[in-house]
Amino acid sequence: MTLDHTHIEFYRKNGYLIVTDVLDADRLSRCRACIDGIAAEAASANQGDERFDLESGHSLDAPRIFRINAPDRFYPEFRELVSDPVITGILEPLIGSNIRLNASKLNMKPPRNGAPVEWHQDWAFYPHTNQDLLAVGVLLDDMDEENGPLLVVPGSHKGPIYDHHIDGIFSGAIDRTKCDIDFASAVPLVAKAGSVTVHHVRMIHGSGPNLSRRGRRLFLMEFAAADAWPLMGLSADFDEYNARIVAGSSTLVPRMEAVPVRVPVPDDPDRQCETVYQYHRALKNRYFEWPD
Ligand SMILES: O=C(O)CCC(=O)C(=O)O
Repeated sequence: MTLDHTHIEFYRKNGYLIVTDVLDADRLSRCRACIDGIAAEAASANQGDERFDLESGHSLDAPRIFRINAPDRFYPEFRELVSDPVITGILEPLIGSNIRLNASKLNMKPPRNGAPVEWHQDWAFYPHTNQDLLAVGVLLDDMDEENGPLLVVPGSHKGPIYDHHIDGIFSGAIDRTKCDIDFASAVPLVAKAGSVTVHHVRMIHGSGPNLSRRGRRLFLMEFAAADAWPLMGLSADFDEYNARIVAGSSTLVPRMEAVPVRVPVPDDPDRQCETVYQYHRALKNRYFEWPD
């Protein structure tokens, strides 16, 4: 898998991309079978753990599994994918040939009650010394207008970094009443299962609730050029940090770029929220309609 000139130009201008037919049917069914196994285990759990997050209201009768955390750490189907040439072949023309995986997650959006993700920029969570970072989403279900597709504001990766604080506390979302963003210009990333979305780390994005009877499972991988150094410090010890190189090699020489930055502090010491969904549900001035 490699990108042509048109893809690359489109990404540079708009800050996002859809690439179709990246995962074949066999790969898709292996990933889905793996998720079914995790979901079955999570359904009988009383609380989330390092592998998955449960939403409030979760019960045996009505399981509400909203996120599988870092599936590449626990399951071979996803571990293989993060360094597979079908993925790194998309990354290399966009952020170079030395690449680190920063994190991965699988957002589940179950039918009817899949929660929204409020508008945000990933860069507000993890600024680096340069902005060669992006997120790749592998669609494990068809993503359409009704099941809570990822929404992006084209070109916003070239705009400001918006305040993600509420009352001075980092809250991980943009307050719609305190910004000039034209949310109506957002584009839904609609594509078939097996396709891949790419969005720039500064892109304004979010997603609405899943109003359909169909699930929407999206495996998100956050990648960085190996010479982009995290300004907030390493999230792992140095050996683990280096073990996350998925292509090329690591470096101790960060590349600096003059890029706008805001830092994601302070955190609320009394915050009860554990997941991004709980964070966002707790916001004043939410943009999306939230299920009960
Ligand atoms: O799953 C989605 O719709 C968006 C997820 C997202 O933006 C995030 O988890 O940072």
